[in-house]
Amino acid sequence: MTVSLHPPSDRPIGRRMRDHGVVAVEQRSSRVRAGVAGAVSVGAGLGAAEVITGLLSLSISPVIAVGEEVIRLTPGDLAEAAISAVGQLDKPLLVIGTVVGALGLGVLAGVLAARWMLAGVAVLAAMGVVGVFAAQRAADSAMADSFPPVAGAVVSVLVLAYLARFSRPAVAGSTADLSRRAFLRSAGVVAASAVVLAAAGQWLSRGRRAVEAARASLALDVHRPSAPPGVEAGVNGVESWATSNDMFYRIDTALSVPHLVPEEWRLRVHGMVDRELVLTYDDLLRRGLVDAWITLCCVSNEIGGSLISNAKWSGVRVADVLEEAGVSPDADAVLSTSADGWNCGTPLAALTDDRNALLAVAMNGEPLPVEHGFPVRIVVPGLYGFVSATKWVVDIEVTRFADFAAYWTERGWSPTGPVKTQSRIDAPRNGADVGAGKVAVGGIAWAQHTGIDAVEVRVDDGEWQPARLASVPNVDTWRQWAWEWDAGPGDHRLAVRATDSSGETQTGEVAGVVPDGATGWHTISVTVS
Ligand SMILES: Nc1nc2c(c(=O)[nH]1)N[C@H]1C(S)=C(S)[C@@H](COP(=O)(O)O)O[C@H]1N2
Ligand SMILES: [Mo]
Repeated sequence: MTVSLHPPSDRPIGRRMRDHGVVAVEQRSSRVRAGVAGAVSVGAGLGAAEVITGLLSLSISPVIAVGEEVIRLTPGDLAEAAISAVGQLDKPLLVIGTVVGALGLGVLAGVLAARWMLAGVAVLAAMGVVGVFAAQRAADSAMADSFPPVAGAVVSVLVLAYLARFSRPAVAGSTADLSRRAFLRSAGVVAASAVVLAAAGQWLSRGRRAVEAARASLALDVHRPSAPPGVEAGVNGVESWATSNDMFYRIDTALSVPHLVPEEWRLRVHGMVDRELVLTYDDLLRRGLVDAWITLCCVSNEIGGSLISNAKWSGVRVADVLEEAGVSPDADAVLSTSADGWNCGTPLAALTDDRNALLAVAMNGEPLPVEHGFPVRIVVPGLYGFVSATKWVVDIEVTRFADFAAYWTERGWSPTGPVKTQSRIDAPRNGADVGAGKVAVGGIAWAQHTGIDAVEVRVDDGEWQPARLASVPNVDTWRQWAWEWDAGPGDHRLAVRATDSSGETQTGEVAGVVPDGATGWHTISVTVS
């Protein structure tokens, strides 16, 4: 450490005197130092959060998320008055206000930490929690949006712990000047780095910002579903029939989502076709949009898992586009490719028959969220996502399965993936304690593009009992079911199985998700008392 290199004899004599004035000044200066250390720590955390937001191309940084939350929590008339007072500057002022507020809390954290390190850490941790909360409340937020506030809080705690070394009351004034200089140097370096990180984050996020702006300015002729047509079976605790965009499961290989603005997006249709097509976004929209409720699920969904969701999609039928291109009778597959190079092979028949296989541009009446494939993705009823649901799609090649291996096929998964008939118990929860007597049991069952005809529930090793089915608008969505259980005391197991409209009953044979989807009956344990 540089401190020990300086001989104490460098100090002016006066500073070595321990009269009360000097002690008081040093106490004050160490408090100022503690406050600065706290503010700088928070600055470092904010800078780290910004750069991570940019690197991962997330939709929202913690500063913006907290700022938006402040707007949400501000009474409407007050917010309006404030906006009309500052006009166009409302957004920048809000960002500055949020940053200044955060730095202020940093001062508090630093001052507290000088006395009780844990109290300072608690303030920083609480700020991280607020950041996570705000990020999760933001529109179309993803799990990953929590990462920047968490990482930011960790960085700020580490920086505070580091700077705290300089802000402890100096020992007898002996090294006061020296440690002050070392402190200023360290704090200055950290503060400068924070500014550089924040600027880098802004620069890295510019693509994402452009895409969000383009998405916000689109005026598609689509409507939010007012009353979803799938009637709920009326059991508390069962996942709702229609999934909001926020709650829709997300699976992809993109660490940073592709940035495609509609004006620049092109879809090339080629391969075994009569005419190659290159479509613009407007070319696509000109064909008119079809609405379809389709339940999408992932082949990696474990029995009882949650990688399945249901939305109203709006898009253009793939069949119409393929018809225009003129498909060769020798082809049996379509290889679709995303802007980030991910690809998958889909049976040509599923894209040309009468089902609503869509080049989707909207989800639940909104332009596709960026994480779900903006501006255009494919959705095919009846097939797992890994063989059909290409997000950020830019290329469609009509070809033969014999002539390619798609992304997941190269990694040991099946080349084709029709959805397996499945069912899930949502209520009661696995491991729940319930009172003896009537217990509402319910869940969902799915066999997209085939349809669900029956669901049965079994208690322990008893008989299979028929459940009541809620109605659905088509065979492409999941279906809710309900069953009333007259529960007697003790530990029980509940199992569920579905029968699809082709007459096939779900097998109880247990298989893992690789290579083409799990099988088995979802079974839960319940204690009745
Ligand atoms: N470009 C791209 N599209 C993709 C994927 C991907 O990794 N990259 N994953 C697929 C898989 S495995 C699934 S299950 C669905 C999930 O779509 P969602 O994230 O909108 O729910 O997208 C499919 N489309
Ligand atoms: Mo998937």
